[in-house]
Parts: sequence; structure tokens; C-alpha cells
Amino acid sequence: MQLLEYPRDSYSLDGTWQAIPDQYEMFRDYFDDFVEDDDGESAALPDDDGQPALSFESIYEPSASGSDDITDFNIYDGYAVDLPASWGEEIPEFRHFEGWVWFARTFDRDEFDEDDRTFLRFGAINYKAEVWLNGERLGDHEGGYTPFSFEITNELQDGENVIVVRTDNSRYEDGIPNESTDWYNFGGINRSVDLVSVPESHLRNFKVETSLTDDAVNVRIDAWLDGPETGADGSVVLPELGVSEPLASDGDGRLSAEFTVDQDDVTLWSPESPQLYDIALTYGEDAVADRVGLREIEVQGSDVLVNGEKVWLRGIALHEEAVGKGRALDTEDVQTRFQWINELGCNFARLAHYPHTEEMARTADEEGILLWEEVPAYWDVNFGDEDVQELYRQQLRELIQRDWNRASVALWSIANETDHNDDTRNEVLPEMADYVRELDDTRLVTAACFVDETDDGIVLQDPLEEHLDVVGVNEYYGWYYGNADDLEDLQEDTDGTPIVISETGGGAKWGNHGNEEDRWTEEFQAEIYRGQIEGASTNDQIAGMSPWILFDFRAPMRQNEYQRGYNRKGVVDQHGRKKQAFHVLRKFYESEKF
Ligand code: GCB
Repeated sequence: MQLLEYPRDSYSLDGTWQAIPDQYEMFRDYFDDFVEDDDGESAALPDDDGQPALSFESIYEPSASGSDDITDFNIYDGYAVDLPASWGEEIPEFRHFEGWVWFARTFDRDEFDEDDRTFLRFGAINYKAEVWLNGERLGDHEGGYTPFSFEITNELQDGENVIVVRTDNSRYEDGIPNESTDWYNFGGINRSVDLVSVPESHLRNFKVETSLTDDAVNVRIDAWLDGPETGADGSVVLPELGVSEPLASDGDGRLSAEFTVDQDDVTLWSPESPQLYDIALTYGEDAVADRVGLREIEVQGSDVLVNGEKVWLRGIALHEEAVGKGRALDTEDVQTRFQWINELGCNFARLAHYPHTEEMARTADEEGILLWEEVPAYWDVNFGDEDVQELYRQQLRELIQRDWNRASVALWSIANETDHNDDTRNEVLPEMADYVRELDDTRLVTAACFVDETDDGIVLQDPLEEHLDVVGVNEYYGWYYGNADDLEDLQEDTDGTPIVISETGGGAKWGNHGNEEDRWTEEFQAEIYRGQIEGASTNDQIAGMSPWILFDFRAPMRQNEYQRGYNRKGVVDQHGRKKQAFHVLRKFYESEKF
């Protein structure tokens, strides 16, 4: 099933919600007991699936406050938090707590413009979520960085409606990611919450694909329908290009159109000219609109081509976080990140190690920054477990179906630093690469891999290579091992698959100075960059790089005197103060080589 996707008018449920941490994970049991013990009046009955439903009066009842009722954990008396937010930043007493936190808020049915069917959409909740409306359980979701929605048409009631969400940012052995990562586990409702109301039969999602032949731009559009009437045709227009075409129905919920535009009449999307065009689709009463770029991305030999032209990927990697906000970035934070990216002279960014807010990709579309997007299959994934594989596919699907109309997205990455000596991994990852291509074969598939040191020098011998269009290589010569210019010993291989150095770098504390041999100084870090740049720019198989990392980020496993909870490999610190390596990289990206 396609996600119910945007862009559409929606009613924002961001703003103040009530929250209570549930440190001993007791409240749900209490609610279940309450349902059994109560004589019926206020308790909700078990739902159709036999799931014990939550009595929402017991968890959210303004009038209970101050009365004789049990109010120890009435959400109404909880903490007021301003969503979207990483709750650890909003409730300082619980800053490092990992576990269950309950959220609730009300809205009035008259507040929003209601159509036939209404959906409740969450941009992302880290890591698990369970959701109720008016005491009816809507469902649950696993995966901390992608959107999901529930239809609430039948649960909506007149007047006040109550949403209750149980979030859980515990770390799980069978999770994706699993229990250990080198980033902070910000819990909460980290992205926007919306009500989306649509006609009974409506467009769930659509996809625009471009390919180029001779002088023509070939465009294919697919759209997916939901509702009782999915047999009619729809239409699509791109007014600036004079395109107005029917969307032909296959009679089974899918519409499509194929048409050609003269290349002379189109400005193709590229980093130099990030041209976007309006697009509008209609089906019956329903309409959606967006801005899309037309472009083609492919590889030829060891090169990455955009619209047939070779592009060297001048990149930088980044996490999604901001001081005091955790993972809930606002528009200003997104803008600041693109300012740094542009100042460095980048045409490429790696959004590590999980899907970032969709605003990043929308802004990259406008700014002409090619993107590497990835799911958090990081280090040790329990690859052999079928449920984990299903969760893996789900996370890929939710990311790809969210961002497949973003012209900026060039690479889908399926994994980071997984063990290429693990046979199960070597069976599962090619399946994931195939799955990505089934969903979207207009981008390149990649993964961040390791290299090995052998008698023949540094070689890439990950069996996954033959399943990838571009091989990402994470290497830390000059920091964890060897010398920075050892990268020059990386052997070009006969296969010639383009390599992107997806990570390289070293730690430096901003303002800490010394000479080039002193670890943790800006000088030491800058010297690593000089060596790496030399190696990367002299190897023809290397098609770009995204050094680690744009800014210092919180990392619980980094606790030495220079780190104190931060990974210090940023070329700027967490406050945006530039280190020397920033200027070294900028100079390279501005050089005549490009
Ligand atoms: C890596 C990981 C990245 C770490 C980085 C480091 O290879 O992919 O998540 O933060 O190394 O700093 O060691």
C-alpha cells in the first residue's frame, strides 16, 4: 500500500501537547486492568482485534485533577511540550531517559476543513509508537525516522477529540538501528503531526520519472488511488511546460501517463540550475500539487552523470540535530545547514544515518544539492531475522515513497558499515538493493562499505559491490589507522564501479590549537583533510566524497576530555564555529579541478 503522501493541505496538530514519562512502563498495564475491572461506564471496550483498548478518561481527564480520582499519571497533569520536539530537550529532568513517554492533546472537529475521509499523519516518532483516538486503538508503528498515518474517519466524534500516543525510544536488539549507534537517541514526536482530509476516492501518492533520449525528455507519471471508485481516468498538468495529459486508469487503482517534451523547451534540473516546475494531478474531486525537477542520473564507467554530464560529488555528511532541539529541526535550522553546505562549495550531501526531515530534501531541490539518503541499517543488524527484514523493507519503502519526487535525491543507501564477512548479510543486502530498484529504478543504489588492507594495497573486496551502482567507502586513514595520504594506495579495480568516499576525517575540538602532530587540534584535523583530498582527487575511480562530518554531534560513546558526549569530527562545532578543516575543504571544492 502506498503511503498517503503529500503535498496536500493539512491541519497542523503541532503545538502544545501534554506528556508524561512512564519510567517503569506501568501505565499501560494499569489501563488494561482498568478496562477489565471497570463496570463499563467510562472504560472503552476491547476493540475488534481483541486488543484491550485504553480508557481515555483514565489517561486524559481534565476534570480528574484535584478530585478523588487517581491522578498520579493523568496526562492532563503532565508536562506541557511544544511539538514537534525531542522530549529529552523539553523535559530536562528526563534528559537521558530512554523508554516510554505518553503524549496527548485534544482538537475540536470543527477546527479543520473536513472532507469525506480523514487521516492522522505523523512525520516521525522515535522509535515505536502506539496511537489511540477517543480511546480506540488506531495501531502502531516501528521505525524512528519515517512518516505513517492512520485513517480516523470512523473514530472522529463531534466536538472534542482526544489523541493519545505512547512513544518508546528504548533500543532493541532486533530494531533498525539496533542497540548501539554513534548518535544520540532523541526520543519523541520529532516531526509534525497533521490531519489530512480527502475525498472518499483519492490519490494516495504519485511518482514522476524522467529519462532522456536524443533531444527528448521522456516523462512517466504513475499515481495510486484509494477508495471505492478507482476505475476512472485522471489528469496531469505542468502548466509552465504546456503539458496537459490524461492519466489513464488500469481499472485497478493505478493511473499513468507517458509523454515527451522537447529538451529545448525544458531546463533540466541540475546542481547548477535547480529548475523546478509546478505539477498538478486531479482525480474526481481530488487534487494534489507539487514542484518537481526533471533530470536523469546514471553511472557510466566510474563516473556519475547528471543529464549525461559527469559530476564529481563535492559533498559533506551530516546528522540531523540542533543544540537544544534534538532531532526536531525547524525551517531556520534547515536553512543554516544549507548555508554551511553552500559555503563549502558542495553540490552533494549525505544525510546520515537515517531519513532526515523531508524539508531537507525539499530545500535541496531548491538549492541544487544532490543527496544521498539512507535508512538506519547500521553496524550490527540482525539480518537473519525475517521480522527484521520486513522492518528493513518497510523503512526503505517509507523513505522512498516519501522522497521519490525530489529531484535532488541521487542515491538511496541501504546500509552503513555492515560486516562483509557475514554470509547472512551478504544474502540479505542484495535483496534489499533489488527491493529499492523495484520501488524506484531512477536513482543509484549504494551502501557505505569498508576497504581491506592486503599485500596488493588497499582494496575493495566487499561482495556487495556487484549489486551496487556506486560503492560508498568509509575509511579513516590518518585518524583510526595509517596516514591520511594512504588513500592514494586504494587500488582501482577492474569492475570500475564509481566509489564515493562516504566518510573520512578526524576529531578536533574547536579552538584547540597545536601542531599538525597533535591529536584533537584543528591543525591535526586539517592535515588529515589535506592528505585525503590528495588521495581522492588522484584516483579516477573516486567519483566524489562526503567527509565526516559537517558539525559536531552528540554521541554517548564519545566521552574523553575533548569530547564529553560529542563526536568532534565536525568541520564546524555544534554552534557553527568553523574549524580549519572547513577552509581546507572549501578551498578544494572551489579549486579549478571542478
Ligand atoms: C563511522 C560511522 C559513523 C561514526 C564514525 C566515527 O564509520 O559510520 O557513524 O560516527 O565512523 O566518528 O567513528
